[in-house]
Amino acid sequence: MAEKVRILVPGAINARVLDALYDRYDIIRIDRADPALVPADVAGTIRGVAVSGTFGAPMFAHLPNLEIVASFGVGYDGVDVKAAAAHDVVVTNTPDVLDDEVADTTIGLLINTVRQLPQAEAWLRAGRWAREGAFPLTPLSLRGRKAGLYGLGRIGGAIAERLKGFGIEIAYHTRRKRDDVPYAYHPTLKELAAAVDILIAIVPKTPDTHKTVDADILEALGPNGVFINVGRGWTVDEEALASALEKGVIAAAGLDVFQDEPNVPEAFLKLPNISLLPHVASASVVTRDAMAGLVAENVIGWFERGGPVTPVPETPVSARG
Ligand code: NAP
Ligand code: 8YV
Repeated sequence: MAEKVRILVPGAINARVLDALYDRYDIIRIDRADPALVPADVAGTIRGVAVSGTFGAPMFAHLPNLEIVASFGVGYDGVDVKAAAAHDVVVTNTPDVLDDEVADTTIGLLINTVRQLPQAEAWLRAGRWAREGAFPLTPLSLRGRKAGLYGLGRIGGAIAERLKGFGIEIAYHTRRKRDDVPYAYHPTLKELAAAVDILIAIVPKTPDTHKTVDADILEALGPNGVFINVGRGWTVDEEALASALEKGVIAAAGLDVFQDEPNVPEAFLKLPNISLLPHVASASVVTRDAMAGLVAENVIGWFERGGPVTPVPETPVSARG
């Protein structure tokens, strides 16, 4: 019988990934993606990796026969794709299967932020409705607003579809104008921020998106403005955002993602006009199962079916498989 292909799984990963791979492959688990945890005699035997989180350049240098890194999540900023390309390793991610879940959560976060539903529920649970009367009217509403999407890819598009149902006018900023959508295009983020009063960031973490939502952009969004981030914390100048919320430069914010997760800036925790979620936009059993299934399908596709399902553009599939 042929020897099983050896797959390394650093750190925690959704159990469904392991369920799908255990029978077909020789799975080696380590605590994290650290070359010191893979002895040299084992390193040469590893041909695949399934990972949720970080997989850096030292790991690519340490595993000479690595062919594929199947990453859990559509954002693959934790994987050093430059190093992968340099070592002729294919990287895959999990696009499409989470679009609707993330878009649903974005709308929930937007409504929580504007209509203060978490605070209203806390009011009820604390017995304040019976004791003190109705929860105060919310100063903000979705009515009459215009939304700007910073990023109009798979998830941005799904968010826009939902916002249309709310009767909200939609505009967007991306590097390339799309000819297949009816929404107003703004060639700069600042122009978009100035044109709308809801700004939703759903762009990847790349060198170009670092702290692009800064004091200047928040100023342009204005005192009635609401900022929502479901992309990556990397995209926001968090100090500038906390200051803008405190000083009324913008009205409110809703965040699912942070620069240094799971650590959330103290300043955010103290602010009343911010709604905070612990990176849960895709976090339902059904959607995480679909993501896990796609991680496994990429590994199986590569080793058994002639190619991965969803390779990332930075590592086009070579003839190696
Ligand atoms: P996608 O389909 O690749 O869309 C990315 C969008 O961002 C595109 O419209 C792209 O347009 C735009 N973009 C990229 N770089 C840009 C830049 N420098 N300036 C302006 N626009 C830029 O990706 P997706 O599937 O929608 O996912 C987007 C991101 O959401 C992921 O990478 C991930 O970080 C995040 N995410 C978060 C969660 C969560 O749990 N909170 C869940 C899923 C995804 P152009 O290329 O034309 O610029
Ligand atoms: C996941 C995400 O929370 O897909 C992404 O890019 O941010 C989320 O869906 C994460 O990747 C894995 O925990």
